[in-house]
Amino acid sequence: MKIIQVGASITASNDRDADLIRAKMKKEKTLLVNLMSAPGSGKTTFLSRLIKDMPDLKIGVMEADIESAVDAERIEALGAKAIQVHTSGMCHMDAGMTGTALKAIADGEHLDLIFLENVGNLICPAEYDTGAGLNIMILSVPEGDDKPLKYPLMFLKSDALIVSKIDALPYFTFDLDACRRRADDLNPGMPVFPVSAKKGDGMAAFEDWLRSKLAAWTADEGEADHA
Ligand SMILES: Nc1nc2c(ncn2[C@@H]2O[C@H](COP(=O)(O)OP(=O)(O)OP(=O)(O)O)[C@@H](O)[C@H]2O)c(=O)[nH]1
Ligand SMILES: [Mg+2]
Repeated sequence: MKIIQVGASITASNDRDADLIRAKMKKEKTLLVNLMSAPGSGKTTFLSRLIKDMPDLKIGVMEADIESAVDAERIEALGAKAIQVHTSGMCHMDAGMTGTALKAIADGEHLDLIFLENVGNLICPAEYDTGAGLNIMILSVPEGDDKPLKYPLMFLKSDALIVSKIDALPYFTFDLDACRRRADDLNPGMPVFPVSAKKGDGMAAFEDWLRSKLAAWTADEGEADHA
């Protein structure tokens, strides 16, 4: 298991570094997906299900945490390429840190998708552009449907919202329609995918959407503009 240590980026412009990463990934036809959520919302479980469901795609995962390698070990056990990134106590990944991690996961083999499982936290990860081509947020049912009201930035910055652990809906007061409405007020038109990574419900709809995004990302210039 490769474990790397990254520290806060010292370059002046995070946004410029992020744009450079996006351009490089686009050229290499690899879609970098930044996965953001609170701790324990089900990121690693969701990624594990995706890896099992999409064996035709080459998938790499960069697990960012303050400590431990348990998440990267879970992914590696599935046969996917995984590295563990330790953030030197930082509660988010920035573009410089992501660039270092991308160098560590690269070994010459082409990957279709690289997921960055960002540090579990609903605040800081939304403040830094990592250079990802897609930003996806997970909100789990036990966290409550009021989170778009309390943590608007992450909902604003995301290209899709996954509502996870829907198998737990009978046990919690979570109004899916209210959650959709609140997310849509912040980010009109953002797709919302209710899923249970544990049972598999809703995964196919998300996987179809992800494949369409991957096709658009890897299409030749011009074609992609219309995808
Ligand atoms: N009921 C239910 N539990 C789930 C589901 N997905 C994940 N869990 C549980 O939620 C807990 C946390 O799951 P993880 O996948 O480790 O969550 P995470 O977001 O990766 O956690 P951190 O990396 O620590 O932030 C575990 O006990 C999982 O079994 C789901 O779809 N349904
Ligand atoms: Mg995890």
